[in-house]
Amino acid sequence: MAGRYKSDLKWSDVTPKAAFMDRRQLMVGAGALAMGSIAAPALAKLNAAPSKFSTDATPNSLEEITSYNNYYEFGVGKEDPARNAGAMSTDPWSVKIDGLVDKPGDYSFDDIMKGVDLEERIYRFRCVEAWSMVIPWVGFELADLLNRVGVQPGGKYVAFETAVLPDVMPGISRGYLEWPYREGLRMDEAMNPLTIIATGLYDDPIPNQNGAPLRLVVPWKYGFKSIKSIVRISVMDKEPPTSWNMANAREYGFYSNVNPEVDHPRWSQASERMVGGGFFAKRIPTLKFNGYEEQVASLYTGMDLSKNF
Ligand SMILES: Nc1nc2c(c(=O)[nH]1)N[C@H]1C(S)=C(S)[C@@H](COP(=O)(O)O)O[C@H]1N2
Ligand SMILES: [Mo]
Repeated sequence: MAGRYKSDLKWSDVTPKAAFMDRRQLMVGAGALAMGSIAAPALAKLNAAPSKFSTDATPNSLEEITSYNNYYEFGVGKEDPARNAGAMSTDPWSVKIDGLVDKPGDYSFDDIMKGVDLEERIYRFRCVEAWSMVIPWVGFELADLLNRVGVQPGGKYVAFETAVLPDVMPGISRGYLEWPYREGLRMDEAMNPLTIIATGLYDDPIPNQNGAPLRLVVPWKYGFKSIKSIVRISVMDKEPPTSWNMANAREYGFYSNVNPEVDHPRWSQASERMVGGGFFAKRIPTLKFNGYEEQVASLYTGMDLSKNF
């Protein structure tokens, strides 16, 4: 877990903040200094601040987090995203923000990153397929971005879409899902401080297979809600259609909160396999709201979670 150990010399110590917020300059700087400079290894680091929302569980290794993925645009095998996603170019990148917002527009990745506070969020991550990891994301609260663009009073839901790049995404020409991959949240879920846009992993920019350059992370919901490589964010007055719900509404609800008491029609959700550990991989009990009950249970007061699954 080399990525865990941060150099004493921080990028922010040797460069003005404006420059270290700029990803392109950051890469150029890292490249230029690679020849013989002792500072080079520190330069790619995002220097994210720790967060009170992080779990103290031990994170999975970078190798595990970046080689066992779901990203159907790049293929349905767990190793396909790592094999194929490198061909995607994420610079330049822009996100269309539209719908019921005060400042709609096409925002470049750099625009979005300007002024955000990057935090390390070490979150538990639970896939609906009943495996789990612990992942040290770097990102910012989605609420920060929504507040910057101004949610109008009628805005009740937030919809997200992933890029569709048939030239580099072999899954697009196959009918795995209806593209673009779509996800959505209710406004209070979107505004919850646990909900982040992740732009990094282990204090480095997030790898393509994990959803570069920016992806959603909603740690109390099944992993498929955490949509990757976002190109559109729309504030809406109605619940938006979402990919897995469109594909099979009986198996995948809009809410998809992690819930050991509500089984998937084809398997139990009472426990999960921790990725890593090989032959000795442990199964552990699944926690309601993936262990984030204290922070989010109140969002669902009065709802029947077996009906609103
Ligand atoms: N665009 C897009 N986003 C996606 C997916 C996908 O296939 N396409 N898979 C989802 C699923 S099922 C999971 S479990 C997580 C996996 O995230 P990870 O590969 O970074 O662990 O991404 C989610 N986001
Ligand atoms: Mo998943």
